Amino acid sequence: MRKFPEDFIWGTATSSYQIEGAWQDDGKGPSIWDAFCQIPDRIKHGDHGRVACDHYHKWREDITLMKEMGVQAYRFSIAWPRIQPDGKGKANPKGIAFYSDLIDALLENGIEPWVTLYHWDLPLALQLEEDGWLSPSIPAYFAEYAAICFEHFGDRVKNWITLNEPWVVAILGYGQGVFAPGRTSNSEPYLAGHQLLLAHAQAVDVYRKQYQPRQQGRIGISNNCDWREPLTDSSADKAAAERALEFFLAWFADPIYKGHYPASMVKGVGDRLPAFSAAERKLLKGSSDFFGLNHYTTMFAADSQGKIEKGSVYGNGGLSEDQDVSLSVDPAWKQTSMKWSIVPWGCRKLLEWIDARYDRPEIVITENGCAFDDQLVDGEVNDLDRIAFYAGYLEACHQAIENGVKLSGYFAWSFMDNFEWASGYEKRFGLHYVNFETLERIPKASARWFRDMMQLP
Ligand code: PNW
Repeated sequence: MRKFPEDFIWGTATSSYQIEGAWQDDGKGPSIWDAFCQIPDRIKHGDHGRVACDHYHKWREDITLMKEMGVQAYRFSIAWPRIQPDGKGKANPKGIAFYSDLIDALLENGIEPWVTLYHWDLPLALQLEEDGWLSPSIPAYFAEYAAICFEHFGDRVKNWITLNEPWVVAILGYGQGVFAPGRTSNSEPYLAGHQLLLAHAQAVDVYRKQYQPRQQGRIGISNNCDWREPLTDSSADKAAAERALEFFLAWFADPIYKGHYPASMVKGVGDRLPAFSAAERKLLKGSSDFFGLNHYTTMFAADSQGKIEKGSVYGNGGLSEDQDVSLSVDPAWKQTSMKWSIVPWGCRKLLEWIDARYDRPEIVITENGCAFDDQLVDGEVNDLDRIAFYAGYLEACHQAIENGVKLSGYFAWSFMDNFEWASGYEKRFGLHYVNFETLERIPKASARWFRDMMQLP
């Protein structure tokens, strides 16, 4: 493994609904994921996050494990319904106390908290009473909730992430309906995406005006994107790959870095794509202090020549019919248990694409990792495939840095096995094994590898 810059940030990541459990403790309100998990057949094996890793009670042990692993930073999310049980009004003191104690303990152990304000667990009341992310009223509620977090935690938290993966919320939550709130539509994803962008912009505005000057932290957003490689050298396939990246990442990053949606989306989506007012554009443009990127895989892209069936809402990267892109993989690529192909060079190419398109922003990989069918054998998980995955992707990151990309940090997804959304507990992304019967955590071989790799001079 090559040498990374001295000040490179090494971390690991989780999210509230996936690990906390304690779904009704200490005044927490229900979230859309609590409700979605109760609908038959939405989640594999009928799994749910009511207990999950019970991190709400075992967080001290988890911090000890992080310290043993040697990470300098920990990215976690705050459950909005712990702070505001119905998504509005004054804060729940017990919710505040939980995160406040967690932040203190992290800092005492020399671990820098990176806090995501929204990782998909919307207060259920906002879904039922306000229509969730489709409602123009949601951005203001989000900004009020964000302000509570800045107020209570911003003296100690210096790295904020407003939203995790608005693409997933829009496409999987409102297009394909496989994630909460489970809606299927070919227009709602664009409306939800629009409100998500405005929510991000309003929260950043509150932070910049009221908190950043004295708290001196940074704020950004984490967008997810796979790499899209042209299937052939034809100009049509090259254009298709570019379009696929625009429908995936530029959908959210262009408004934030350029103040408008990409032209290909304006053309392909037509009047289903909402427009920003001049004031909204201004609020959005420049609203991220760093470029948070969650990256998992790569696919080939080819021009579909109008052959994608109208009304089909499947396909990883957006609404297929709107992009007019056919996706495929190379059967020679090895895959993880999510059936996501392992293609480290795709990570390097994506970093270079972001570097060029957004004028050399500071990039932080806020998630990268893989699920495998990890088995505990004689008290150990010898996850060599995961080690190979991390070695490959980190090598690609290193090459990108050598090629001039301003990549400043890397967070492994995930610290421990957890509730993998619609896949339930079957998919294991963790550096630590979790026995979901006993809730015991056991470091995998990859956790030890990660520690040694980070400590290389
Ligand atoms: C991300 N896709 O989700 C999330 O931020 C994590 O909570 C999650 O556990 C992790 O990646 C692994 O899945 C994604 O279909 C879910 O392209 C689905 C997709 C991408 C990211």
